[in-house]
Amino acid sequence: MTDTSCGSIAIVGAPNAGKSTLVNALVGQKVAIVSSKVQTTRTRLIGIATEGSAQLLLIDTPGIFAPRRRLDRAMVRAAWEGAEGADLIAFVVDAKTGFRDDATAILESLIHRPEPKLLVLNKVDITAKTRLLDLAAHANSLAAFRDTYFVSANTGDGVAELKGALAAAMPPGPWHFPEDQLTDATTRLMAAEITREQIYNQLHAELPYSSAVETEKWEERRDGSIAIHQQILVERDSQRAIVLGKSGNRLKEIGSTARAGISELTGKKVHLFLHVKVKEDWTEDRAVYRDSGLDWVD
Ligand SMILES: Nc1nc2c(ncn2[C@@H]2O[C@H](COP(=O)(O)OP(=O)(O)OP(=O)(O)O)[C@@H](O)[C@H]2O)c(=O)[nH]1
Ligand SMILES: [Mg+2]
Repeated sequence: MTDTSCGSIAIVGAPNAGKSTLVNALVGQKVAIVSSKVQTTRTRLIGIATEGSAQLLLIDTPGIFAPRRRLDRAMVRAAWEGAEGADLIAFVVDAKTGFRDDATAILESLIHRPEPKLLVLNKVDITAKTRLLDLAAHANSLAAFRDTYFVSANTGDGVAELKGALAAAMPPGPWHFPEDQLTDATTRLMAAEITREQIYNQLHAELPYSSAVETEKWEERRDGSIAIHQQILVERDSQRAIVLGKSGNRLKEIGSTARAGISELTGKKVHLFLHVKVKEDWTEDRAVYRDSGLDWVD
């Protein structure tokens, strides 16, 4: 194709702002996991969208917050690295919660960043109009946003307009990915993410934050099905018991929902084997960082 354009858009914001939901809405298919809990996304993932002759590389990033653990620091670093050198930064704000600590701190950091910026006020479906206008005025008085968009990543309201604007802002150049590719993530990583999404959806309190999912074995069988062995890492014995649930029922439920999701992702019949392993210090294990696409931070 001639006259194509292609560029990167870093989607940054506080935890739970709806960044991953927005990336999925822009791509038109689910590539990133979503949950009602904060800190769902742990590393950068590119969602690839096309609009006319433009290819949009949407960099979904972990929410930016005041980090404490090594894992948190690695996540926040991954988010800011995603923004570095992007053609555009889209700052996504949960309009319902507005500028609380995390969003305010990000807004302040954005003031000095050289990349062009857009303000995206998300969750308009649950926010009053007057509040939206107040938030837009507040943010624009502090940082130089090229434009402000009001969207609902959930209902799709305003998403087409935002997508058109993103496409128009992309620099001319060849596409970076084949036209049918939707993400840079490997199928293996996406499968592990689907299981992690169920941990976020089905387990509560500290458990999601104390766990990780690793792929142990991935075997394509002759009958066209795939046998996948994944390991759920937790930090303590008591957490292992919670993941298993009574008579192993919780783990079964996580497994059956994840299996359906992975089957949909791969278009194949999937046999999913989940093992729960206690590894007290997995958040201090370099291999886990590498497998989940995070850099080790000292
Ligand atoms: N009502 C409403 N809810 C939304 C909207 N967009 C996202 N959500 C919800 O907000 C929650 C967080 O969404 P995510 O997409 O996981 O948010 P995120 O910014 O990627 O979060 P982290 O990865 O944890 O930083 C989920 O429960 C979504 O369903 C929206 O437009 N309207
Ligand atoms: Mg996310």
